[in-house]
Amino acid sequence: MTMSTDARLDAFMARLVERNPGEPEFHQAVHEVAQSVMPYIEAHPAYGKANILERLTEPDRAILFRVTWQDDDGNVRVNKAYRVQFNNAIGPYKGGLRFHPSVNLSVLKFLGFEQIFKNSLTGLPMGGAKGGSDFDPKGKSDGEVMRFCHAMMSELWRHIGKDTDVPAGDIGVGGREIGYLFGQYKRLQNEWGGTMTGKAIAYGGSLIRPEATGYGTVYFVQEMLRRQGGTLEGKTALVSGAGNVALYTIEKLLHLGAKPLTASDSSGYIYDPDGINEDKLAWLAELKTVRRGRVKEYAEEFGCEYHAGKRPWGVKADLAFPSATQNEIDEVAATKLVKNGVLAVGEGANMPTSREGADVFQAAKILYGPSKAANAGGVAVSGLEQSQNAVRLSWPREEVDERLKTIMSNIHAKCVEFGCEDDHVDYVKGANIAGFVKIADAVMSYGVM
Ligand code: NDP
Ligand code: 2IT
Repeated sequence: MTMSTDARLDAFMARLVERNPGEPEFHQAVHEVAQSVMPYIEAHPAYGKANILERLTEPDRAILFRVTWQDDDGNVRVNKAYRVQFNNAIGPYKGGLRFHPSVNLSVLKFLGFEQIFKNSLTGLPMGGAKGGSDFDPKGKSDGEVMRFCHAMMSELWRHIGKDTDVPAGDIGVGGREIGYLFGQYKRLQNEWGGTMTGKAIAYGGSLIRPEATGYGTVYFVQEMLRRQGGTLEGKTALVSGAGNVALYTIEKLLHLGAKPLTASDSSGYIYDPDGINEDKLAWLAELKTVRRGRVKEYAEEFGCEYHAGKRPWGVKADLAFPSATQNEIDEVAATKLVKNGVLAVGEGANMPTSREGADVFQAAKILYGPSKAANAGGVAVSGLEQSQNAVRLSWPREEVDERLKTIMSNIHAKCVEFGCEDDHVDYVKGANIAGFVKIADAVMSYGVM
C-alpha cells in the first residue's frame, strides 16, 4: 500500500519536529512549504529519490557566537548572535540581520528557510540566510548601538564576504546599524566591496533600497487586483507596523490612490479614518526614524483613535498589509478581516499570518499574497545593489524602480503559473512550488552533497 500525500506530510513533519525540537516558527515555515511541494514531488519522483526536501530543511551551517560590549555606564554586557547559512545552491548566501529580544535559533531558521525560496523567486542569483541577535536597540544610545555592532562584526566578518554571504537589515537593523556593521567589516577585511546591502548612498547603497520592500508589496497587491480587473484607486488599507516596511507601504499606497487607515507598533495601533496623508506620513516617519518615539504620539498629534495593546485587524477595510512581525494575524483576526470583506492581503512582514489564519484566507479565496512572494522586493533590490557594486555603478532611481516593478510582476506571473486552479490562484502554493523548482534543480545538479 502506498502512503497518501497527507500521511507522507505528517511523517515528514514528525521527523522534522523530532530532529529540531523547540523550534515552532521553523516547523511552521517548513510545514507551509512541504504542504505545497509534496504533491509536486510525488508527480516528479526524481526530487523524491534525491530526498530533496529533507536536504533543503537542514541548513548548510548555523553559527552561534557571543557578543561582548560595554554600555554607557561601563557595564560589560553579553548577547547571543547568530548567522544561519541555509542554502547557497543558486548564489551567495543572502538575507537580513534582525536585532530584537525575541531572536532565537527557531526564528532565524524560519527566516533563513523562507529566504531560500523568496530569493529564488526574484530570479536573481542569491542563496538563503538570516542572522541577528537578541540585542534590543530600544532605549540604547547611538554609542551603545555602535559598540554592539562593531563587537558583533568582529566575529561575523570571518563568515561573510561579497561572494560568500551578504547580510542586510531586518527588524531593528536599519541604515544606522548597517553603517556601523559595514564600517567594521571594511576595517577588518581591508576591502571595500558589496558585502552588505542596505548601505547609504554615500558608500555604495542603491537608490530605492529603503523603499523596496514596502513598494514591492504594494506592486504585488496591485498585480493581484489587476488580474481580476481591479485597481488600488480609492481602496482603504490597514497597515501594521511603523518601521521600514510599513512606512514605505503607506507611501506607495498614497502614490497609487489608496487610503491607508492604520499603523502600529508593539504597544498598540492608531486608526485615522481620514487616512494617513503625505504630511501625516512625513510626521510619522520622523517620529519613528529620528525621534524613535511611539505611534501613540500620532493619535495625540492628529486627534485620532489609539488602541493600546491591540492590532488593527478589526477595522473594516479593503486591503491588509501586515508589516510588523511573524504571527501577527491569528485565526480570530483573519476571520474578522474576511467578515469585513477584505479583498487582498499583502504580507510585507515575514510569515505574519499563523497557520490557522492562512487557512481562513485560503478557504475564503481572497487574494492572499504570502510573504515570500509579496515582500521579495526588498531582497531583490539588495540583489540589484550587489550588481551595482560589482560593476562600480549607481543606477538612477527610475531604473531601479522599473526593475523592481518588473521583478514583482514576474514573481506574480510565476505564482499564477504554478498556483492557478479553475481560475483561482493559490499564491501560497504557486510561490512555494516556483521557488522550490529552481533550488531543487540546482541542488540536484551538484550530485550528492
Ligand atoms: P523595523 O524594525 O523597521 O520595524 C518593525 C516594526 O514592527 C516596528 O513598528 C515594531 O514596533 C513592530 N514590531 C516588531 N516586532 C514586533 C512584535 N514582536 N510585535 C509587534 N510589533 C512588532 O523592521 P522592518 O520594517 O524592516 O521589518 C518588518 C517586517 O518586515 C519583519 O517581519 C521583517 O522580517 C520583514 N521584512 C523586512 C524587509 C526589509 O527590507 N527591511 C524585507 C522583507 C521583509 P516597535 O517599534 O514597538 O518594536
Ligand atoms: O526578509 C528579507 O527579505 C529582508 N530582511 C531583506 C534581506 C536582504 O538581504 O535585503
